Amino acid sequence: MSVSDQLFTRAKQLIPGGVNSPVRAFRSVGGTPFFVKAARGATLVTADDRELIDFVCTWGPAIHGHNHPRIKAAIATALEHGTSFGTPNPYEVEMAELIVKFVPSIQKVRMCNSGTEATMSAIRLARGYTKRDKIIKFSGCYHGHSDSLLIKAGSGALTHGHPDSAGVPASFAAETVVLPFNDRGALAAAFAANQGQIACVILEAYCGNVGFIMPDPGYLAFVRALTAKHGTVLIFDEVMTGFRIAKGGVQEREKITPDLTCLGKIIGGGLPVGAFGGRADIMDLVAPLGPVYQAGTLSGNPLAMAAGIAGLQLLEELNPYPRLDELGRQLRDAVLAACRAKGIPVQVPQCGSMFSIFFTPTPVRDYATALNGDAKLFGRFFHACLARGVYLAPSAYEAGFISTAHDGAAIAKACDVLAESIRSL
Ligand code: KE4
Repeated sequence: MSVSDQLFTRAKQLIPGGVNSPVRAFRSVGGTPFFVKAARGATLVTADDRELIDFVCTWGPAIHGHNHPRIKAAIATALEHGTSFGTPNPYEVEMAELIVKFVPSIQKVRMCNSGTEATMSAIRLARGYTKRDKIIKFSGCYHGHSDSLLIKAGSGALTHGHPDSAGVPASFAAETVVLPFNDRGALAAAFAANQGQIACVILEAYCGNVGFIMPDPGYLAFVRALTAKHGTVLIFDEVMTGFRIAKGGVQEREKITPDLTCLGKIIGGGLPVGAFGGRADIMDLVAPLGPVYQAGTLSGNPLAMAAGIAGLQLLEELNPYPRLDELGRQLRDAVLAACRAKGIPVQVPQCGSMFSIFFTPTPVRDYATALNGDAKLFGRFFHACLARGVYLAPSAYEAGFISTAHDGAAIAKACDVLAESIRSL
């Protein structure tokens, strides 16, 4: 029995499903998860000393790869002075100044400890600001696991076939209107049917939790215009895309200005983090300034802030986005060519360092068309890649990520492995 299997056997005795986050359990791709004991650059080292080229990047945070020397050194320096103070600390100010500099739509920002906290707080703030109760989200979009948002959610919820979680009161779910992404008519109809009742629209402007789905041309501008017209707060959930799709996230690339933005992942450099921010007139309603309560023991934690600051500084120095897009295109083209030769229908949406692979002949533009993908075939493909040393997200409904640590050789090897794996199907 492998070390990973021994660990998994023990873990399942004490941790539900043996994992601390469902998507790690390999339930949708089959097999048992490997345990990782170390990670460096683009490489994971399993408990059985296998080295894998990692395209999950701990679900997005590791845009500089794992254990980057600059991030490691920043954490070590902060650690010299303690781990948590429960008081304001200088790192928080520097992080806030960097976030505001990178994302101009953010005039004020509050740090928290996860993307879930960020989105949960942002919709509470939108409700407090508008004094309205209903929210609009889109099927397949995942915004963490708070009750109001765990409805027709993506990521692990979709992977495990529970897009609507048990335990969410019907009264909560009734306040969440779920619409198809990329459907202008559905959005207009929802506003017409709920005149003056919609507090916010929250969306992943580029969806990364139902596979990777980009908006139709003009769709985001349509959402922006309609929310402005109705006095509804537009929230971009950029927990995954922030600082990854561009320095200023999707909103920079698409030139759309949301009212609030949720952030996470990259700004923690691999440590627990989340943030929400936006228009000052809205953010000034957040306690202790205003009546919308939000708090956190470890919010603005000095270690996480130091790691995130180092990561953002590296992005500013490197401007890695053109190269990351080039590497993403190489992966995409390798999969397209191999599938064409094998006669397997496939879609490989890709933008910069984000991509996903849907085994379906029709373009994927929303939750329904994502479900057309052959998830079983994806499971076989996933294991064929893993057997050859490449780790993709263990679900057909996740995005893949490339880091600045993926050098040309790693990408070339990955392209060969992806092609070989497709040929083996
Ligand atoms: P966390 O609470 O997991 O830090 O963030 C929730 C969240 C919010 N918004 C978006 C757009 C997200 O992608 C996420 C979390 N992403 C998933 C990966 N698809 C986290 C992985 C997991 O659940 O283990």
